[in-house]
Amino acid sequence: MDPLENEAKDGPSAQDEGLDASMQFLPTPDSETVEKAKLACRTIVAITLVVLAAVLALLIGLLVWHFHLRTDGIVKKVFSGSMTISNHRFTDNYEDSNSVQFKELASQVSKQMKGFYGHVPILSRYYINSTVQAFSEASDDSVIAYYLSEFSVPVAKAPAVDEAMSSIYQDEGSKHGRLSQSMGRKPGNDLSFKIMTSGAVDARLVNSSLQSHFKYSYHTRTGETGTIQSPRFPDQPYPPNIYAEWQLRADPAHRIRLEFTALNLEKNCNNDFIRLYDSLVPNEKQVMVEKCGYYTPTEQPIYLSSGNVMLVTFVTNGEKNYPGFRAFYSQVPAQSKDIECGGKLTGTNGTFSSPGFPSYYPPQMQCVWDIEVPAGKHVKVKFSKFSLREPGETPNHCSKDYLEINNHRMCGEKPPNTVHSSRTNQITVRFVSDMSYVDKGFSAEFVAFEPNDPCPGKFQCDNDVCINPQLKCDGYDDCGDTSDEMNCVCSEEFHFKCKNGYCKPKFWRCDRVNDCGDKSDEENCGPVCKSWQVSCRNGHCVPEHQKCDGHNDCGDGTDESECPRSIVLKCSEFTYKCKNNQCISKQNPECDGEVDCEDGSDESGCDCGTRPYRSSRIVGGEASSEGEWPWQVSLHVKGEGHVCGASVISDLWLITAAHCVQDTERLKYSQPDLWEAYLGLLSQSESSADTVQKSIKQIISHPEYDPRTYDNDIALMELNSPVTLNQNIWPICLPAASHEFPAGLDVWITGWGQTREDGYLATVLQKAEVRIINDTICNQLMNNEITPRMICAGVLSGGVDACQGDSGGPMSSVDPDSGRLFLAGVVSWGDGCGRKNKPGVYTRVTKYRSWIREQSGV
Ligand SMILES: *[C@@H]1O[C@H](CO)[C@@H](O)[C@H](O)[C@H]1NC(C)=O
Ligand SMILES: *[C@@H]1O[C@H](CO)[C@@H](O)[C@H](O)[C@H]1NC(C)=O
Ligand SMILES: *[C@@H]1O[C@H](CO)[C@@H](O)[C@H](O)[C@H]1NC(C)=O
Ligand SMILES: *[C@@H]1O[C@H](CO)[C@@H](O)[C@H](O)[C@H]1NC(C)=O
Ligand SMILES: [Ca+2]
Repeated sequence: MDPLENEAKDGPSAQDEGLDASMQFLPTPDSETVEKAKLACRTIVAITLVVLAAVLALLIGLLVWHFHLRTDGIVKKVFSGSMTISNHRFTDNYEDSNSVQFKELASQVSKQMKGFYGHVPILSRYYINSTVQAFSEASDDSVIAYYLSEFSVPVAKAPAVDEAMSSIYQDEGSKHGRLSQSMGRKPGNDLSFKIMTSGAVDARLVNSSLQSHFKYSYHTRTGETGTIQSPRFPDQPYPPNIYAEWQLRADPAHRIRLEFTALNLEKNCNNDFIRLYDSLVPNEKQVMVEKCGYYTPTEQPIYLSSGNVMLVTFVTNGEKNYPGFRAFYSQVPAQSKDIECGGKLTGTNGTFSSPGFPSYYPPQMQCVWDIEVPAGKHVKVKFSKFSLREPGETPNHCSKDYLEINNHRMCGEKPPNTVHSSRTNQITVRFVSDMSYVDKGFSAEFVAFEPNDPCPGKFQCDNDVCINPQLKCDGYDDCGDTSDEMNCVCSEEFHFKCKNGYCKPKFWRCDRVNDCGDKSDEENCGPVCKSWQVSCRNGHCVPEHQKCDGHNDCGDGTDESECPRSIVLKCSEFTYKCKNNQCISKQNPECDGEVDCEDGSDESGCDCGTRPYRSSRIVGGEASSEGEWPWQVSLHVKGEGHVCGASVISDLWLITAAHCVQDTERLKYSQPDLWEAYLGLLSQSESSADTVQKSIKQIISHPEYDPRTYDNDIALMELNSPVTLNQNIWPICLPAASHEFPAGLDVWITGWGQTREDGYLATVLQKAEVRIINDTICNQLMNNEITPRMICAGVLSGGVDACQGDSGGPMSSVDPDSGRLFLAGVVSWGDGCGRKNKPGVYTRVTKYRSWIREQSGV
């Protein structure tokens, strides 16, 4: 309280009252001077002094006045809070804001709040009013009131008001004691209340540019499911500049369960967003989550409240309106089987998970599991999923939501298969979630093991993870702590022996990525420039300071290729050629969002390579999600099913591999009417409403395709009619001839598998991250069979042994700056399945840019 009172006494008066004081000061000395001059003989000096003082005072007054005006912008500050009113019993009328009962109690609460803030000078000065937003029923059938308190504050005072607000609510226990006492002395006061929590309302929710306000209030009952959705959903985009809120209530001893079934907003959460609150007012201390962007049907989240209320808010700005959202709400018993947590677990194995899993866990949970396995055994706990992230929380702090095992706290996100073990037959696991922000939680299993054989039949990593013995010494870190790659004998055929003893796949040599950890895989890779030099693509070295100086020092433009400004150069294989035939130095300038060519041609035809509506992140795991690879096509041979992959490059044209469309003795694969193309397909076993099936009008195989060497393994397919592009069917960008996909770059391959060779077929579209291999190295490993029209890549992670690449399918490269995807390659031969020892070989699409344009016009 002390700093507040000081603030109230000195702070405001120095400025607010200072103005009045100095204005009044002026006439007084003036008249006094006149009188005193009459009475006695004072020196002119004295008068001058006084006049000077007066002028000075006037100046100061003016200055203060000026300063005051300039800083006197007024801001509206809104705080939200809730309180329990213990001496009132809840009745249904309190849920109807038009009822007499609601209005009476609301007006009492407003009075209480006025008195409450009246005790703090800085708050009472700027206080406007408090408005009750809702009442709900507490578990002991008393009433909970939710209110918004509004203040009108000069900008300069806003921080002091924030501070005063947070300090009066800080120590809830002692404050409510003091409060009710002081309230109790007031005559006519008959509310016995306890403030539960209060916090600022996010400024975006009370922005004055929000023109339309929508408010809904629903009470759900057991067995009922209600729907909430954004205005105009699904027929039209949501309206601009709106604030909408839905107050959801359940019966006492129940929780609200909110399940999104559609969620498609603008990507930028500062513009359009949904927020969920574990309250009936938008209290920042009880925000559960903020959502924006696009979520595929497989990613739709489910949330659970801690009590029997939840508030959904939705805000939009003036631009870019998307389809919106729809969600189902219902009530579930607070203590149902799904949400139950903690307890005693016995036996030799078992599973447990965060409350509500796989829904998001509710706020304010505390669970303790006591696990005990048969005497003589030890126990370990393995997490298959673990995501306890909270904004602003660092993984080694863990003060908000966390899991405690063996007195070790964990939060954040952990990779699957994380293991914790105990050297006894017992282990205790504790899970805590705080008031705000929830996440997906965890799923775990416990297993008893023989103390002397923790991983029967498997290899035990130092971090207690057990892995398949074949994964030991395969050049990949399968344990997660590299313990499976220690003390290995490298395979002559596949491995490079690092100086530090690790074995690494040979194809990672000379790609500028330090795989060994001691850089020994990057030694003896040909001439290197000094550390103070830039290495040019043509092998020259130039001093670093010549980079981006507007001068072509390398001779091939390398030193000017990654600069804010492009220079015009003599055309070469390293320069980008604009439509006006000028060649520019910038590397990969096409569709990067900046006009680099004088004629703007580098930014034309750029409706490609984005994933409409969705954030550019690629989701982890091996199965793809809907809309993740909208250019992926499945080519079926009528009567045989999926045979090859392809990529959409326009609404009429696909790219695939020439070897997919070569006649065999059995079938004439070059005939268009043999084929059917499936666009917008995710699972081979079920086409969705977004899947489009197309016939093929013509197939153009590259005329120089060589079936013996797989050189020029590329073909175009024309659809018999244009396809409607949408978020599930979208073209990938074609790279310019000069586009660089350097060794060491991580790219993605996708597909359902190579059915033509071994009959394996994945149902859901698979993906794998692969890395571009140095051409020279790849050629060495592949017996000199690599032509300049091929590009090699190797799989990045161990453990994967499925066939993720489809012949003819895309190798997609994410441009780091624009986030757009470019077609770097077409799956051709070698290990398109993305297995660990052999490189996969892909058709280098940059070599065919002009051929594609000539044949298809794309
Ligand atoms: C509180 O003040 C706002 C703005 O001055 C006004 O719109 C609102 O009606 C007032 N509410 C009550 C309950 O007086
Ligand atoms: C209110 O919204 C407008 C338009 O969206 C924005 O420019 C302004 O910064 C916002 N004001 C606040 C205080 O957030
Ligand atoms: C798990 O426990 C059940 C009995 O509760 C047993 O039948 C099963 O074999 C155990 N599984 C493992 C992997 O130990
Ligand atoms: C590829 O490796 C060779 C040596 O094997 C080296 O000369 C060349 O610079 C490497 N290329 C790249 C792009 O690193
Ligand atoms: Ca550009």
